[in-house]
Amino acid sequence: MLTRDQVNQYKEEGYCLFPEFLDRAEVGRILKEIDDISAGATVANHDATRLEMEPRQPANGTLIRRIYEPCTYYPYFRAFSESASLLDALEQLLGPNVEIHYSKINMKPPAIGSIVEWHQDLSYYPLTNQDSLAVLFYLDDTSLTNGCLQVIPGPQTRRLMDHTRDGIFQGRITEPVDESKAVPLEGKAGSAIFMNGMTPHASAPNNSPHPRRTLIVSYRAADAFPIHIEGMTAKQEVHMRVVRGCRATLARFTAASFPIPRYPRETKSLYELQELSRKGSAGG
Ligand SMILES: O=C(O)CCC(=O)C(=O)O
Repeated sequence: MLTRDQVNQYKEEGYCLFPEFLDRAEVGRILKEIDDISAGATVANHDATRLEMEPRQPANGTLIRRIYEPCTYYPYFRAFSESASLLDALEQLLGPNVEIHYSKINMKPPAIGSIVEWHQDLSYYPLTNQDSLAVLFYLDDTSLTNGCLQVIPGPQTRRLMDHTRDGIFQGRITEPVDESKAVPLEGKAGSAIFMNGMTPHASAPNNSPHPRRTLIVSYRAADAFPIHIEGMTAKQEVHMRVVRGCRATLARFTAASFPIPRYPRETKSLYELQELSRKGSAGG
């Protein structure tokens, strides 16, 4: 369970950190699963529907950037995403009816791990209300040196910042971000960050010799329905399932309007879209 202070911090600041939510044995088990999934993958030979490789690579080409949707494809992670201790904490933040929304593992390997630029998750996946969050589980001791998550605190009712250029979605915030307000979230392996979908966040490249692996599982209140985006929502919703309580029969709306992302083209991930945007190739 989260403490009252953690729940209040989540509501007021858009995130809370739970130090060592997972014990060493649980982290060890997750890392073993990741090793099994990663075994033998190279740039030349990998399943691109399951794995995304780092664009910069050492000669053996084995560095993975992301494992897609582990809580859909692998039984261990599926069970993990439904574990009682996690769902109890989610119920405190999202209410009695909770759905899993998507999952991923960001590998941020030593020396090469990619940057994640400032963004708000709901810009990618608009919902009818703001009761959605990502839980980020650090699987390594994580600090500024290996690219810990950084957030800009503020209430979840804040506005969505501009993520577009000339009307085209860039996958990153395009208006000035006051980085002096950024809070680095350092934590030991096993720590969990509960972060609302409206909280601006980013992480630097991993220039250190240490890995920074993070399992990210996103959930939403059952009455936060996706706003349909052609070509995207249907693909995304195959990963949705009820994990506590039941489906909702009423959609709850908290905003009179919400920006709908117009993607420049189909991209594999946030990383690829943000790269296109940096190169000026994301339209607009
Ligand atoms: O891995 C990180 O540091 C942040 C990840 C993130 O924001 C994302 O994958 O959407």
